[in-house]
Amino acid sequence: MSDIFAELAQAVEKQNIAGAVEKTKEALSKNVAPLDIIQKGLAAGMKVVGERFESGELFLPQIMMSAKAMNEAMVLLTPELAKSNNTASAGVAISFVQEGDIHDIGNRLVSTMLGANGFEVKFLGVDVPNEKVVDEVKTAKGDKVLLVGSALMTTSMLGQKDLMVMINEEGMRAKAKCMFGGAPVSKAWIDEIGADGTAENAAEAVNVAKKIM
Ligand code: HCB
Repeated sequence: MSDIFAELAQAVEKQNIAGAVEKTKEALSKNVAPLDIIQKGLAAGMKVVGERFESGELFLPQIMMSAKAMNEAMVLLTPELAKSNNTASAGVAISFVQEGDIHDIGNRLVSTMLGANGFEVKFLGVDVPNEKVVDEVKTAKGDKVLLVGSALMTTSMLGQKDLMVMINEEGMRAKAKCMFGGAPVSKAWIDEIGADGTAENAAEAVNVAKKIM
């Protein structure tokens, strides 16, 4: 089984779009769990890509192709993840990528998983200003709403701190349950800004979301 995960990771690492799709189909036909395909295969490959980019071994066009490989595979996997749909309502989630940031692969994955686990997810997209998030909390139905914010850059992550200030100033802290994530987000950062939780991956995000709601 570990072979298929290594092959999936390698397809992403080598910017092999057709290969990522083909290996995903192969894994699904062998009944490998869709979340394992992502976490043990595709996302593991993306982690290596990030490290190679950081060390100057890879350049932006190559990252873009790796991201395309992962996204094409996600087209096959998203409906599979959604199949486990749990109809018990877990609440409303507002999902977004912080202003200035267009990295949406992880946020989409977390959103899909939350949707499959009973959350009614409103996905606001990428590069979302805090004002828009605050407006969404104001108009969201119910007395509690889950914010699912992602930031993949140390710069955009700072917007999460501003968002917490705005939510407090608007007197909406009791309504807005704040779960933030992305590569630079740590537990220490969550404590510093006074948010409710973070998670390293989509499966953990579901558990954290249920806990804080
Ligand atoms: Co991009 N990029 N990038 N990038 N990129 C990063 C993020 C760097 C860390 C790479 C590096 O230098 N090592 C770096 C940021 C450095 C920093 O600020 N510290 C970086 C940079 C610098 C840039 C540009 C500025 C490059 C440039 O133009 N010179 C530019 C930024 C553009 C912008 O946003 N304004 C850029 C562009 C790109 C793309 C377009 C080529 C592509 C994004 C495609 C897309 O998302 N549609 C891209 C990619 C793919 C990456 C890396 C390689 C992978 C990110 C990824 O998709 N990971 C990334 C390296 C890295 O992250 N280490 C690199 C896979 C997913 C599944 O993981 O961490 O996003 P995830 O999500 C997880 C997890 O964090 C958690 O669960 C998810 C699922 O398991 N989670 C949450 C996420 N959100 C959560 C929310 C919650 O509430 C709870 C859990």
